[in-house]
Amino acid sequence: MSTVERRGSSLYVKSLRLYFMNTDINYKRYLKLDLLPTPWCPGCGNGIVLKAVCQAFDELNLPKEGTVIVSGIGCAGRSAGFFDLDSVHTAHGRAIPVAEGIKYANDALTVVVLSGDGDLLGIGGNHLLHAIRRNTNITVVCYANEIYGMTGGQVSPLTPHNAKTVTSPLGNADFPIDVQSYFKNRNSYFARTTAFHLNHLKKSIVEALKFKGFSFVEARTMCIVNYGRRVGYKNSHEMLMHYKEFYKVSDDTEELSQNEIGILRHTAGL
Ligand SMILES: Cc1ncc(C[n+]2csc(CCOP(=O)(O)OP(=O)(O)O)c2C)c(N)n1
Ligand code: SF4
Ligand SMILES: [Mg+2]
Repeated sequence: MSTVERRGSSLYVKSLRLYFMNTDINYKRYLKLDLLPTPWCPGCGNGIVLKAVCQAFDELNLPKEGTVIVSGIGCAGRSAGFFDLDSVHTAHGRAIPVAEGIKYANDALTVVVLSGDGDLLGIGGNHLLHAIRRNTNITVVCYANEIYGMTGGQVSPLTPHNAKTVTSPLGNADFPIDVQSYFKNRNSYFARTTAFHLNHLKKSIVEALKFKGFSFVEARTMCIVNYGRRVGYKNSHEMLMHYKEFYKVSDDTEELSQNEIGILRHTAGL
């Protein structure tokens, strides 16, 4: 029996599909409902980010034939396949240059990258710097779960200092990247948001899509299985509550403190 048949045979899966098919929610038109459920672990935050992306598309009424999704490799990188749009699942770290190529070939397209923090900031970090420098008019949504989730929980460029992971059993000796700093002195858009702050998450993506230039949304989200449980969270609800307690919404458009979420628009050189 194939994976799809196996997944499709449970009562849970059938009711999930029935729910989506019979519920009047506009954003579902962007998804391949017959591929649900996703392979993500129970409690994973990826579905929240994916839903917010669909809601943002719907709010802007993006035409399906003019919108392209590009993903790299990783749990977040599985996102592209669930969209009923033209999509590319690229090699690890290469989502941004592929997206840039698509945009330069056909400027009329809305090109959106959905991928993980390891993919975009680690192996693909060099591409990110140059996409910001070129100010290519694409939108990147980073599923910022602070870990290499798919491969078992290795340190990522966003893993906090001292966090214990499978590759830092004594605590992470390094400090995470402050991604917003890449965007200073550039005509660019950067937002930090979380899977708890649903309206803020959707608004950050909507504004990113409207921005004429390079836009990046750092969406803090939960990997309970390969990160959260190892640093002391009992479940992903506790991780969500941490986002609620820790992050405050800021109106500052120049710089965010460590515990702030918000939208930055730098206009250097304009
Ligand atoms: C060139 C290359 N190096 C390494 C890997 C193994 N690999 C696959 S996914 C992954 C980590 C992905 O982490 P992230 O981008 O944060 O996504 P997440 O799984 O956390 O959503 C790695 C290292 C690969 N597939 N290709
Ligand atoms: S390993 Fe982590 S990021 Fe991957 S699906 Fe499971 S909870 Fe989500
Ligand atoms: Mg990750």
